[in-house]
Amino acid sequence: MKRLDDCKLYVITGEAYHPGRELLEVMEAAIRGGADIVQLRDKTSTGAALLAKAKALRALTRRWGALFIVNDDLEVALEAEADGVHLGQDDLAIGEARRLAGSRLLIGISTHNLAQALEAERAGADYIGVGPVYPTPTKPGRAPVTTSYVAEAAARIRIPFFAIGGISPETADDVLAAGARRLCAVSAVTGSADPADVCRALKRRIAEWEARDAGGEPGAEDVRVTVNGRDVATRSGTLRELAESLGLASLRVMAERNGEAVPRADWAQVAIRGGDRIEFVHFVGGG
Ligand code: TZP
Ligand code: MG
Repeated sequence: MKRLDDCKLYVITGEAYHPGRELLEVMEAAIRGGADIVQLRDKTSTGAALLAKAKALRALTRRWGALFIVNDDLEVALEAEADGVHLGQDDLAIGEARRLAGSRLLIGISTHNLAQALEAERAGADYIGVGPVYPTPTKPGRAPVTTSYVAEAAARIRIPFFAIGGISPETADDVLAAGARRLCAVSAVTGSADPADVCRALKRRIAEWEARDAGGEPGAEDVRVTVNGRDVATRSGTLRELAESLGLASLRVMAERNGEAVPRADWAQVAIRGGDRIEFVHFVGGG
């Protein structure tokens, strides 16, 4: 079974998106394409029918070594021997879920702003969802949090976070540029004629950004710096170039270099040297 830390692509069931095709067939295709985590999210089934789906997905994910998470229902998660339960802001509190499940279940929670994310981390969540990034028919009427919140989460949250809501191979780069390194999708995967292919495309986008983080093959001009706690190889000569290379230049971010705030107007004059510790902090509000 995978470790949560190694999981990059999270696919949630969306049976409304594949009429006439079996749930297990669609989710198996997603796993074949690279889904590391499968979540059963079913707002209509109850009782024995829900448990039966959970057990079937448990068997499938076990066969492939993928993680299996149940949305909302902690009892079903325990009974189906899932790896975790996923909660919403209005569901069971994380502390209560932990008391009931102990270490038997991973606990994830949906968050829609940085305050909720920090609270989830403090309360002991294993991971969070960050979204909906874009408007999505899967959660109609829900205001999108935009990539601004993704950038804030990337700067401030230490537990794994999955960007969710309108994620597809077409939107992935913008979300990854904002700092996400884990993605979650419903409709783009389950509504595709080829779920495996969509998963492969999403995994490829993530891998490319990870390679960029690691600096690929470090060249002579590369210097290693720490950006928000992460080791990064960069060819950027200035703080401004570094912000641009990370997709942060157009966002409302503040920068610190080696513990000292650097006004945005000075970024182009501040040279980057090996060993620098850079923090980019995204901020909201004001005005
Ligand atoms: N939570 C936040 S957005 C969302 C959930 C369950 C739905 C995401 O669905 P899609 O189809 O990938 O946009
Ligand atoms: Mg819920």
